[in-house]
Amino acid sequence: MKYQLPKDFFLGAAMSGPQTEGAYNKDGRQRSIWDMWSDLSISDFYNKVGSYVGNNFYENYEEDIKLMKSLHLDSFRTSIQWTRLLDENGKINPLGAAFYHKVIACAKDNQMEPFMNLYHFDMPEALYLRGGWENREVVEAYANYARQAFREFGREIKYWFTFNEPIVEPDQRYRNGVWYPFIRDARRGLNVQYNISLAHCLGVEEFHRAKSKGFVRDDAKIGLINCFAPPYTRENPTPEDLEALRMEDGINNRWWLDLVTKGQLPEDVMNTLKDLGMTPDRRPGDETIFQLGKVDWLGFNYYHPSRIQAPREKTDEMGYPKFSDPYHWPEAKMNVYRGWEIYPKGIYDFGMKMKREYPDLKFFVSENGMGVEREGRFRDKNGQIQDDYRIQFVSQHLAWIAKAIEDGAQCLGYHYWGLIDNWSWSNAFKNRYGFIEVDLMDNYKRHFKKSASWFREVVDSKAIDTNIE
Ligand code: BGP
Repeated sequence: MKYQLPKDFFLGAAMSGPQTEGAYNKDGRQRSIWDMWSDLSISDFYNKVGSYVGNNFYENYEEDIKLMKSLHLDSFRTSIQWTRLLDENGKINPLGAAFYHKVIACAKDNQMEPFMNLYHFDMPEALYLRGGWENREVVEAYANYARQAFREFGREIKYWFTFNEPIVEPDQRYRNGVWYPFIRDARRGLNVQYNISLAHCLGVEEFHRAKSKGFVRDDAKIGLINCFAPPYTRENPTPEDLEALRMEDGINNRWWLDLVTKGQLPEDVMNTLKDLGMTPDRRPGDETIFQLGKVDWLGFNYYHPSRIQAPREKTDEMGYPKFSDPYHWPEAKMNVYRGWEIYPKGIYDFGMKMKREYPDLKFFVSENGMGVEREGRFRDKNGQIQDDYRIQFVSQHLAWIAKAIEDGAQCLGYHYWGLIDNWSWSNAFKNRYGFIEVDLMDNYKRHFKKSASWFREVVDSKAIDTNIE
């Protein structure tokens, strides 16, 4: 069956500074929390490949932008690395700034719109050592960083984002203890989430201030990007399952959605947290800061749904309240390399949720992609990776987007995650996402996979031929 995306629907790619640039110690870049972790324990990273490498974008950005152009993409998102733009005193590092000016200019020369994000899990080491997101001074430091970025690049960038996936650091670093500093403490996680929310709001305030002073162009927009996976529970749920759903959706999704549309955190969630003695560390005046957090539009990263049920135990190992347990849906189709469920319809359900609950907020799919291990297995006799699984994955997600738009979702575009294979945090180069392969054995050389030319056709026709129902 054929699905048609609107003619003005934009199609591009997403990446991030810390996962692509490399050049970790060049031209005055500060160290990040990732460099710190890599130095402390390199074995925590797949094949002992730490944060230092990226995919050589620092050296290779011109070729990469041309490759994107050759696939007819109209836009791409990357992030400024705080550690590259500022020095330890919070002042502009001229060499760092020069790099991003060059990237932006190159994008424009190739008629591509650069979307710029300010933070992608990459806290400077010096600020982490001062407490990171647990310290309000770091929230202030972020506001200073945002101010400097808006002043430096405000005339050049049209689409700004304060954060990518602000839920991930509270979860991965502080609640689930998967990433350095490996903390498993729900209260600390909640405080980090709360402080990042304040930082987002101060970032938006800096954006408006810079605009009113003429540093930022008049047509610029500010947004937030998160992975708002719609949570599902089992069929015929109990009231306890539905309660788990309310809190899961409340903390992961509505927290940010309410913040960016209403300028406040969801009342029901805050009331429940209060009843459980889990109110985050508030200060007088915070409510006023939250009111600054409204944005112009939203980025929605979608990889997998979240499936949950009522928790068996009411508290976790530290005695903090537990809101849900995972639910293993018997029909789930998995991406076994990443351990994530593949459920393209989730993208549609999110679109319908937005239409119902946040009808005034436009969004785009800011990340979606499929990471696969040992892709060398799929080379044809000419050496090209035949990634039909990826073509199928993207087709089905795009088809559901087309259907969501038809049914009234205000989805404006799509950025594929990881157009060019990149470094994936502690998984390093284990799972490859790219339409373009990076050969680590041959100086980061780029090669098209089968999906690249397929995607170019989709960009040209805005049509997808697949079955989804
Ligand atoms: C998102 C992040 C990206 C990217 C992607 C794929 O959550 O915004 O930075 O890494 O997920 O996930 P992973 O690299 O862990 O496989």
